[in-house]
Amino acid sequence: MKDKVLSFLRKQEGFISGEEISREFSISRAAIWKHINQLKKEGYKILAVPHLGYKLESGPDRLTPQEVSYQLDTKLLGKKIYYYAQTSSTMDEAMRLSLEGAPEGTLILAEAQTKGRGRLGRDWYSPKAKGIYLSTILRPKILPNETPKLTLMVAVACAQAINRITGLHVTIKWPNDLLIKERKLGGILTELNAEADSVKFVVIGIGINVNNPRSSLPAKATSLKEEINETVPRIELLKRILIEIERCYLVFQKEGFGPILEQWRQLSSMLGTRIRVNYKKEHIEGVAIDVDMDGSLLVRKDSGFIERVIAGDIARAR
Ligand code: BT5
Repeated sequence: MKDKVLSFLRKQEGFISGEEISREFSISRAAIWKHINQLKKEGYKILAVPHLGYKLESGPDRLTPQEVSYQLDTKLLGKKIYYYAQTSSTMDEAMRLSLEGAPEGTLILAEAQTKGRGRLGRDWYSPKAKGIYLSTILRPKILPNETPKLTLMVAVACAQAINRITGLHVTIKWPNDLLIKERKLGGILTELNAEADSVKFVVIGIGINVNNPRSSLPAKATSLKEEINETVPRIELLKRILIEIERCYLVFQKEGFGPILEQWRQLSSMLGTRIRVNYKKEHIEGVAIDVDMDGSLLVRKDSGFIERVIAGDIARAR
């Protein structure tokens, strides 16, 4: 009932009297008052003026399913949402739910993660309500070695969503970093469950620093708030990210990886420059000349030999 009262308040332009609400739902005005109080406790700002009634002013800065699904213009992503005030990692939850058969597009959100992770066992710093930490489940009909394409696809979608909401130009550092002026704003983590010749499901994790003060961030990191000097509405940004991922995923399914790769090239921060690739204890140096149709990075070494890099971290070579 509380959710129904909230949806009803949302539809109103101005004030709505307690009497009208109680008529709409056939419940007492005391019951309405109880629901309004509960919503206020959850962080909704609701004006209550004698003789006029109630007016919803604003919602809480929390990524609750209720807030995220409100007028969310997607058909697949976020149709089912799991929300945690705190969890170890949204990847753990998503992996568990995928194995239990959760449908494609299921979204797992957390306000904070105690064991947020990056690649190769690295940590992802995930302080409460400052960033966006999500995992989503996809069940694409692709071969296991095609999953890197999805990482690049999601990076493109995130860069475009951030640009739409903040106007900032985000670049992508292969394979999974979102950067603003060479500082890390976010990262993408792709984990999969596959058999030799087919993918069962892919879980894609996204971490973005939204309203973090720079002083609290790791070295060489930034947040959107630091870049535009304004608090960024996380809900709006999250919804835009979901819309853009879905749009790119449809393109990917209908037209293949080509159009996504074209957009990725335009957003790439290091193509054409001299780089160093580190992977565990190995490293190579050369010019990053392109990304191939399978998502791997092509590096031309000084010998002229072109090396195909499937995994690793890249940095500008000096
Ligand atoms: C990534 O890994 O960049 C992928 C990060 C994915 C995080 C999301 S959050 C939701 C979902 N649930 C999870 O548990 N994970 C995903 P990688 O390329 O390995 O980068 C990790 C490195 O980035 C760390 O070793 C730090 O140096 C740096 N780092 C950690 N936290 C950061 C932050 N909040 N902002 C910028 N850099 C950070």
